[in-house]
Amino acid sequence: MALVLVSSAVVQEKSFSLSSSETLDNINVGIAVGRKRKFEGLATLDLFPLPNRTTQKFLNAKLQARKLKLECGSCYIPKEDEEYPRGQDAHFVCSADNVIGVADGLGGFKKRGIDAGVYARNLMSHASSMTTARATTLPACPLRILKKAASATRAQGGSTACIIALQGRKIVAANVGDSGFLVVRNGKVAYRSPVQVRGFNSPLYLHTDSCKWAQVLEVPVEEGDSIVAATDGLFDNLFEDTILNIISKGRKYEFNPRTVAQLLARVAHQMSLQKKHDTPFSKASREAGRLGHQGGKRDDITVVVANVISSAGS
Ligand SMILES: [Mn+2]
Repeated sequence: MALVLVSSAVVQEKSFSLSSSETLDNINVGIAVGRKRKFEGLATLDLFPLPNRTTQKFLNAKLQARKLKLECGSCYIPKEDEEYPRGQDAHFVCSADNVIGVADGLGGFKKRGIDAGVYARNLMSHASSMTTARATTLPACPLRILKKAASATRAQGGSTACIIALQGRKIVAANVGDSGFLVVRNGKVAYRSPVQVRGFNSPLYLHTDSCKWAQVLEVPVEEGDSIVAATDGLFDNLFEDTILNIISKGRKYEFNPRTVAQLLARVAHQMSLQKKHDTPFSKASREAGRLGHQGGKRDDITVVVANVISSAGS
């Protein structure tokens, strides 16, 4: 029984990544005892008494109190367009509720004289209001928010949408179309949300109050992860390696999430204007048999960066 407690203390140390600056004396004592026992074997058991039940309870409660939260920042660069200077993308960040969302109004509606940017902005505005107006302390449910926001949106048009909420130690997303998100862990892509498309450059989208395409995704997250939620303006212009590079630089120089989002959006914008280098969009167009396109894709670019951090002590 005693050994079980020892190993649980060591496991907890790993899974919660306690730093050396951790000030919980009881935790340090527990881990030190665990290591001592591990190295010196059973003969030393009686020399190093384990934390008693009360101490163990306190220790567990302290560890569980290390809840996670999102530290967010965003950047939007609309495509240069005299007729629609605000572009068709929209997004929101509700830091206190750990919820973010991005949307991309469908350009195809322009032919009918409809600015789908209005739809996307209304959708995200309603989603933000629904998030903050919840009469509950429970974590937000992205699908419910998306459904309510879609049925409250009266504007004409359609939009892709991705709403992400932190729920304990996982994120839950409701996603429609080709906006999406990456979870970056230790410099690598731990998860990438799937895109929903009908064909090349033709995403599924949300319109009127139809949420039938909405896909719900659940991804475990850890302290130290970065979530990059964005519209296709980012993902069509930057390969994953470039995104990871910028995230790593942001970590190295301790940039805040807003600065990292700005960097990602600016580099994506530069790539969107150039005509020679390969981009995810030019690659996809080649694979779809359209050989004419080279370089980047001019588009509105929205990026939200959310770092998963510990809320302990705040
Ligand atoms: Mn777009």
